Formats: sequence, C-alpha cells, structure tokens
Amino acid sequence: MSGIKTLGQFIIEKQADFSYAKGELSRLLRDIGIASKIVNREVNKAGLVDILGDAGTVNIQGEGQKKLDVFANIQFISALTSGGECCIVATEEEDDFVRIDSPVSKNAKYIVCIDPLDGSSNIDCNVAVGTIFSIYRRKSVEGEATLADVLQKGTQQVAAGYVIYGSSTMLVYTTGKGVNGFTLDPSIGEFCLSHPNMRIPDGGNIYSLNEGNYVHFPEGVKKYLKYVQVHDEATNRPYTSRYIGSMVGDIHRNLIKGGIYIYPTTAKSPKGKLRLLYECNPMAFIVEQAGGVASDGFNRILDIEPTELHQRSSIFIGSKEMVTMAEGMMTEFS
Ligand code: AHM
Ligand code: MG
Repeated sequence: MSGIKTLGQFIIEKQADFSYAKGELSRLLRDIGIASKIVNREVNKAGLVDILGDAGTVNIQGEGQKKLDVFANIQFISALTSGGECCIVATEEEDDFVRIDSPVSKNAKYIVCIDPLDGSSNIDCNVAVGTIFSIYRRKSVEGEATLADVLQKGTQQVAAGYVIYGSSTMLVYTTGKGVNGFTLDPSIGEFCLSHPNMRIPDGGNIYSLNEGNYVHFPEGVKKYLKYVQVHDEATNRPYTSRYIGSMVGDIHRNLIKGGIYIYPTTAKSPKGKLRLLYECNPMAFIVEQAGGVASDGFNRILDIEPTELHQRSSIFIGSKEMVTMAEGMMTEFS
C-alpha cells in the first residue's frame, strides 16, 4: 500500500488542523465517505436493477423524486444518525430539517446540510451525478438545536465537499485549509488521495450555463455571453461552452481546467434555481478554498444571510478573472 493515502488516513493526519474538534468532525467526514460508497454502488448498477424511474413522490420544491434520490437521502441520514456526531440533517429532499433524536446525537455539535443526489435529471441516462454536503457547528449551547442553528452564513461552514459519481468516483472536500480530492479505487473500496491541494486556474475559457434560458437571463449575463462568444485571438475567444446540467460535474471540470459556471435568476426562477444551503454555499466554500470566486452576481455567496431552509440563489462561480468580469457586467447592466 506504499504511496497510497486513503481518505481515512488523510482525515486522521489532518485532525490537528481543526482547532476545536476532538475527532468528531473526522468521524463525520468518515461517515459521509462511507454513505457515499453505498450510494456509488447503487448509482453504478442503476441500469441493472429496477431502481430507475420516478418514485411517485414529490419533494418540497414540487419536483418528482427519483428512486435513487430517495435511496441516497436515506443512506446519508442513516449514516449521520448512527455516527452520533450530528444533531440535525437538513436535506434538499425533506420539507423540514431532520432532528436526530438518539441519546448520543442530542448533544452532538454538528449540523449537516446535504443534497444527497444532485443533477438527478441525469440519472436515467448514465451521466455524472453528485452529492454535495456542508457542515456547520451548532450555535446554541443547550437544549434542542433549532432552525436558527441551521440558518448560518456560508462563512460559518467548518467543512464542505462533494462526491462526483462520474467516469470515476471522487470525493473532494475542504475544512478551510485548501481542497483535496480522493478517487475511489473500486478494487480496495477506498477513496485514495489523487488530487492534493487542488487549485482552480485564475482564468479559463470554459463557460457553463443553460443557454436555452437566454431570453430570460438578466442583461448582465447576456452581455457576458456576447463577450465570451466574440472572436479575439489575444484572449482566446470565443470560449468553449460545456454544460452537463449536473452542478457537481460542471464545477468539478471547471475547477480542474478553469472556467465559470452560472445559474442566474431567470423569469422562471426569479430568485435563481439552486439552493443556498445545499448547493451554493458548499460549492462556494470549496471553490474559494481552491483560489476561485463565488458570487450571486453582486455579492459573495458565503456572505448571504439565509432566512429559510430551501432558500434559492443565483450563482456565478469559478475562475477568479472570469467571475469578476461577469460580476462587473451584472453591476453595469442588470
Ligand atoms: P437538482 O438538485 O434538482 O438535481 O437540480 C440541480 C441541478 C444542477 O445540478 C444543475 O446544474 C442544474 O440543476 C440544471 O438545471 P437546468 O436543467 O435548469 O439547466
Ligand atoms: Mg440539487
């Protein structure tokens, strides 16, 4: 095993970085890693078993849930329940947050916000999907943790990460000291450190957004699109358009190659489509930790004060120079 560092080994090694955690945060990350391996197993064999298709239920956003969404939701809640380090799980798939009432969890210090399976419209066609998670310390010191413990600004995150179930499966996370990526080696069933200290290039030439919504975009986004599509050899334009429709996949690619991912407000989603707590905040924390920028078009995502569990936000995220330019156009034209 020489030369291989597993996620478990890495977490223990880095435990000293957590100024206040006495192993709880490490165990929490480990629990998430284990649940994601179970989800990975099901995602991988999805075509083989009768698990595809609608579950016949509808989540809080009024969207039909897929069976794998439901499965992933159950797996993560159950791993976080049995781990005992977390007192509340807030998930994109549940109307309300889930309070973990077991005697060990009641006084647990951590809150987890999670999108158990993001990009689920891609499940039925073998395209990358992901899990996104975010960890906070509860603010209240006694009694039951409440909604106020969940509604914290993104700057308060102590850890965040995503798992991409793609051509290989990776777990990427940060605890505020850089970003590290681990690839699942199916032969040993372990996530192994493959992308240490990930850094997003300051510039790039990939833009990712659903251009089908063009007519509904704010003026600033339309102007930015004009800019990226103009021919100019000096700045390597026109840029390349790449949109999977799976936030984790699109941002993971841009993190490695340099690029911008945009989900702006649209006429259909006047507050944006993506959820602040489950999608925008964790991805913003990771991308900032890798040297990038995440904005709602005007302000830093991590500074937004959440007022509700399923709050939505627009998002412009990725390489510093690209996001800064798009933000400039939003300020000028929108
Ligand atoms: P989901 O949480 O319902 O899966 O929605 C989130 C996904 C993102 O992963 C993706 O980038 C976006 O929605 C795609 O939306 P659209 O189909 O409107 O372009
Ligand atoms: Mg989602």
